[in-house]
Amino acid sequence: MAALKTMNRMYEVCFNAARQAAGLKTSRLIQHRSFRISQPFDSSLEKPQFPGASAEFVDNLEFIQPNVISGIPIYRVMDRQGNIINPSQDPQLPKETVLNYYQKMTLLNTMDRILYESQRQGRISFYMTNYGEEGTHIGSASALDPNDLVFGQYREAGVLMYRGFPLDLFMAQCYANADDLGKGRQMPVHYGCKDLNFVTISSPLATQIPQAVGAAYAFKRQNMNRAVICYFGEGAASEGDAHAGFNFSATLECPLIFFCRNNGYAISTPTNEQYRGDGIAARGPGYGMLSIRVDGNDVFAVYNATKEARRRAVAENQPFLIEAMTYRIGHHSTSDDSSAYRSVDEVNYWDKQDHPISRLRHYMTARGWWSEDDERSWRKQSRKTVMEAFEKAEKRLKPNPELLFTDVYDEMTPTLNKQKESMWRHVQQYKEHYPVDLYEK
Ligand SMILES: Cc1ncc(C[n+]2csc(CCOP(=O)(O)OP(=O)(O)O)c2C)c(N)n1
Repeated sequence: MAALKTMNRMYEVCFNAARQAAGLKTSRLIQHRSFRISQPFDSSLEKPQFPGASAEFVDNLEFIQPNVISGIPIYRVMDRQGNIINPSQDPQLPKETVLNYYQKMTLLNTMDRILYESQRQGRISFYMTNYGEEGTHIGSASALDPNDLVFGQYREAGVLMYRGFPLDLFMAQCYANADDLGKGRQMPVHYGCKDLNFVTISSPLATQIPQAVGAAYAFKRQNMNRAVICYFGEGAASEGDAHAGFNFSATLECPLIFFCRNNGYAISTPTNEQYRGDGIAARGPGYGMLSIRVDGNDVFAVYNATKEARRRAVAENQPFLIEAMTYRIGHHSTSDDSSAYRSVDEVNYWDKQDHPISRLRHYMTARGWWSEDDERSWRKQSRKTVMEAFEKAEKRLKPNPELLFTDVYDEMTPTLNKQKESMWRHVQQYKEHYPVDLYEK
């Protein structure tokens, strides 16, 4: 026993030293450790002593049943007609805030329509719409601090829009013109903006999840009151990286919000082919993570859940999981025709009867904050603004082709320099085959 006490003490000293060095705010890890270590190792007690779990023995053989029939409930604030269900949950946002939500959600929708059409006409190479998921973007983005870091998948343009990313830069990225912050190197919709704390999107699914955890861990060490939010789809949650990220975030106690957009499909794969548990929210407790499921078409429910998760994530240094239930109304991307795997009736239901934009509009109309006239003039004005940005982006030159070779490494290597010169010699020799006039010199 004496030896055990000494060991316990040693652990405590070591953990305290490590904690002080890291400047950590909470001591959940230490509490867990000392709880386990201080159990008396006494074989006369019929108590489990396994270090891997705190549990009692049972003497009946019983497998745990997954509860998928009556799943984790879906938190909502507004019904489909925009009525507040429980006044104690009403975030009571001021009129200007709600109008801003509505304008951002509809502006995103207008931008999507114009860029989608532009892809159909071959003016840009690819596009992904956000139809039906506008409430998840705006509700969550508005609950964050502007300093919080965002890691996205590719269907979160509304988050960037909420933070003030200009239409010109959305267009510049999709057109890969010389104004694009990413220098025209990635496919459309792979946005990023350092000034707005939005980490550049990349195509391989779920890779951002463990990266977000690393960033949140760094924030914890800096003790700067910052959180990280990491968005992903329910399909991406099947990737190995999702498991790595969830587990690391819990064990390393990171101030992070995992935000899963469960929109029912991963391209053509419906959720019943993606998983057999109770969605994604049910996985959270398995990782020791506080979790909630919300109605993603209810912008206030998304706001409330994200606000509280953000507050606690930073105050307590622990991750939260939000699963926002929604529906992908558009095709997966411009390379997809979703009528091949789902019915028009199904899509129409969500588009016409349970849409985040119409729900918020009902709420605003009931308060006398929005009229038919307001709608008409806003639609006209927003369309005009998007079209102006669109036309400007289309006329702009493409980046200098030399930019293909820079930023591969921090500095150009001799090999890359050689390749660059060889490219210029080739283009010079065959210039009639290249649209050189479209590129900056
Ligand atoms: C590692 C990896 N595997 C496969 C793909 C191809 N892919 C692109 S999007 C996608 C579906 C993702 O679905 P989900 O995460 O539910 O997001 P949603 O598109 O519904 O928003 C797949 C399989 C990829 N980009 N990366």
